[in-house]
Amino acid sequence: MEAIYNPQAIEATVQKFWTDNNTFQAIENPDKEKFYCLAMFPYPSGRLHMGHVRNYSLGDVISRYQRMQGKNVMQPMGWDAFGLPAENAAIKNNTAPGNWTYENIDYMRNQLQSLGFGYDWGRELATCKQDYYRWEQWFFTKLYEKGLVYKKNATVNWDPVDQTVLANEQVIDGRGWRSGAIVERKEIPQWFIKITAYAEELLNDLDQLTDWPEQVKTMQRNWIGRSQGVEMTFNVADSKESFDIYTTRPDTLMGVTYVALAAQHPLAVAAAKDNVELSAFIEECKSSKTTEADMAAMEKKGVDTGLKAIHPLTGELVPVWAANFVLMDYGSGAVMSVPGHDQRDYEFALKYDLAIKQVIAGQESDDIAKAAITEKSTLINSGEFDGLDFEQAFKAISDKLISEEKGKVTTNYRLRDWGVSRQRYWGTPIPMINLANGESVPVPEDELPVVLPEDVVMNGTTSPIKDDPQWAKTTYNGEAALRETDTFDTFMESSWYYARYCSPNDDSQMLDPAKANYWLPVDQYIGGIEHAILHLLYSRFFHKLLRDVGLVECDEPFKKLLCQGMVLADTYYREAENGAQEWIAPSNVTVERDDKGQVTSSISKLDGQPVLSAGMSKMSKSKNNGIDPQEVIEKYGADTVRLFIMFTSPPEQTLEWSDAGVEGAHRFVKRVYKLANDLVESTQGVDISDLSKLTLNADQKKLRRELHKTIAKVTDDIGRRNTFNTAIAAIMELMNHLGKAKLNSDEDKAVMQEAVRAVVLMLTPITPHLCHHLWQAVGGSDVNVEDASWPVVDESALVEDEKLIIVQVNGKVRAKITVAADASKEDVEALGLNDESVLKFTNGNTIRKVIYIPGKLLNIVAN
Ligand code: ANZ
Repeated sequence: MEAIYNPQAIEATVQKFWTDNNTFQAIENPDKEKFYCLAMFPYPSGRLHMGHVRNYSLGDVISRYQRMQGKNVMQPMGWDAFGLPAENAAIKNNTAPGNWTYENIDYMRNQLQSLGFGYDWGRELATCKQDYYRWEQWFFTKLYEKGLVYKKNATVNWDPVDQTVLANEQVIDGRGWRSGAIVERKEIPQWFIKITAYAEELLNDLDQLTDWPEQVKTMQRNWIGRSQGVEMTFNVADSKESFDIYTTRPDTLMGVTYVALAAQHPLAVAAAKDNVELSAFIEECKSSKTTEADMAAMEKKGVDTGLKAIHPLTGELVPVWAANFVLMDYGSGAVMSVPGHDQRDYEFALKYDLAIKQVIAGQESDDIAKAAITEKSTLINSGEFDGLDFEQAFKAISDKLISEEKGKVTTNYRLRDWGVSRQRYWGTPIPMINLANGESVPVPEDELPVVLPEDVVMNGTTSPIKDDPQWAKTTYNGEAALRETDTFDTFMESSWYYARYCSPNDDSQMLDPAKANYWLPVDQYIGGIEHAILHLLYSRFFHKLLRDVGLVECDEPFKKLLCQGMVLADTYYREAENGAQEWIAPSNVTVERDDKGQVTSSISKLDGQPVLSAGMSKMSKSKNNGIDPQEVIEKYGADTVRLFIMFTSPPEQTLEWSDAGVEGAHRFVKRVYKLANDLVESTQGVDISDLSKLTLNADQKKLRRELHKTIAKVTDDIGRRNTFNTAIAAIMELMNHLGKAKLNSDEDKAVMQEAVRAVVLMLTPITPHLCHHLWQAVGGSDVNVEDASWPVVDESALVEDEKLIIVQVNGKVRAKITVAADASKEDVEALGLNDESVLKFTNGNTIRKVIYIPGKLLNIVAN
């Protein structure tokens, strides 16, 4: 062994060993318990950032740990390779999105390899390759056949100058990012997948996910948003027209003083024909934002349609308004307005001078003159329903509406169908054909895949496949037809990649059911909380679709979910003349700190002038505070980076980057190396292989006890609690004991060897290169450390055979005596009373009383 730790040399050699030996190839083996560990695959943006490093380190530690527990582990890696950034980068760098993407993949694959992650690279996939997306196209046509796909008009951002659809991120302050033109909203036909058909199951099955963070499940529940309510019909006075409304508060029905329609509601549109004000309002609503959050924030506005509606129970006439806060695609696009009990309706009523009627009692502190009374309580001013509580009123009023055939009880979901059409180029072509007669049909199976050309020139505005008049041309049943030129939302590809990893190279089917059913569900999924809703919901949905076409058996894709926290770093800035903050990279700042780690001075390395510190924030381009993993790996080696990341905080919490912390991690790695090296030198030619033949002294026994206590703790921390930081802290503490232990006798060496081997095994998931390198040197078994078994706790080593007893005389500690762990009360008393230091205080006095608290304390009362 080299005396000096050289991470670069060790890591390169060990990585080559893993590659040459296919160490992480995963093969189905029905006799072995499987463990499928997956960290969310990256978008090939160009370089890994620290968030990736954290995500993938967590996955690798868990994978390697499970393997040492004897599981058949699969850990794959691939690329979420379609998406808008590639188009922008291609325009900027004068290349094609495909070229840019593939170059990035090559670079980032190298980075991942340099971090020593144990991936089965034979399973690597890139979603932009046709051998991947062809199956997505195939699957979409199956869903079409099952009636789960449909086309309808939906609004997009339209740039009138560039004559193109813009993605939301291309709209900056309401203007097109390239043309600067004011963006319009335009309705165009788009494809939807009926996720709402699975809303109920997606909601209910959350209960199965016992190993998911509660927070994520709550977010999904809210997103799906199931509500129980009543749908009822209002007739329009002096007309044959009627419309439905949806309410979750039928108990407030007697408090309705007006109704509100969405601006696009057919009745509003019809009424606008001879109402200039109304038609202007409808136009205005077309260009305003429609997300729920935007709606909640914007000013509530409306126009009287002039229509009157007939209250379904009282027959009273109430005015019908068009209002900008009513969503066309929720419920039925119309609401019964109860200003007395809904704050939005209340404000609207005040603004337009509409009646407010109280029908719910509320509490004493409530004042209808000040605000709506929104809590549920007893009904008043409601005729026959007076005195009922919410549940009773819900039942009585809905029963009455049902019996008069004016309404029904319904369940509503906030979840909308998934619009999957994008007007971008760099994505999976939607496998549909638009016929001359206006119908659309799926591309026949034998014509799949619809290949996206990669050798393209980007003009900066439209998609190359939309620009090329030839690309879309096709025939269907002998007739000329045009292919769909839209591509899929890239969430489509990330919704099933976890399943494709089970048979990534199968070119005859989307999934090999036998393999998929062996590996799935994913046992451990790891990723950022930003994916809590969409990605995880779409994947859960796709999994159920895959199940329902017979490709997988289980109901859910991810058994256990871990959401890692963000990586933060110090931020430094200067104020520019215009008051804007100019962010300065931490690597360009020389920082001095006090004992407590507080920054006392920060000076720019570029001009020697001071800069301001703005504390820690998420590593990001906008704050210019990203730390490039590559630089740190090159300086300290991958093992140090991995150790620092795993040690610094528990996985769900934020991780504060600190150069001092990295230095500390590096020193620790070096200490492990040195300890192993010392051991190797001192044990040359000595046979200490059988510990049981040796008789250990108290110190050696104590060290073994520390060792086995540590093994127990580390096993629990990594395996059950996922608190890698406390596991590492325990190993560090053990290392302190080992650093002080003697290495003289054979017994010393034997105990040390056992301990060092265990340390190497326990650190293998975290610092795998170092441990691979040390394992054979410290006399590890003949398998490589990746396949060695996790150390087992020797229960007998935990048993203390001696105990330290505190001896007090008249309440003051006078001695500490060591007794056999099973010593009797009499023996301990005799030892205590005859101890020299105790005798000094009892001599000449009468022993009045002796109290013994077994294993702990002997209290002597003497005077
Ligand atoms: C009368 C009422 C009185 C309401 C009251 C609430 C409180 P959730 O729970 O989210 O399903 N609503 C119905 N359709 C709407 C639409 N298209 N756009 C905007 N709002 C709509 O919400 C259901 C409630 O949202 C319904 O109950 C309705 O207002 C409103 F004291 O009806 B409620």
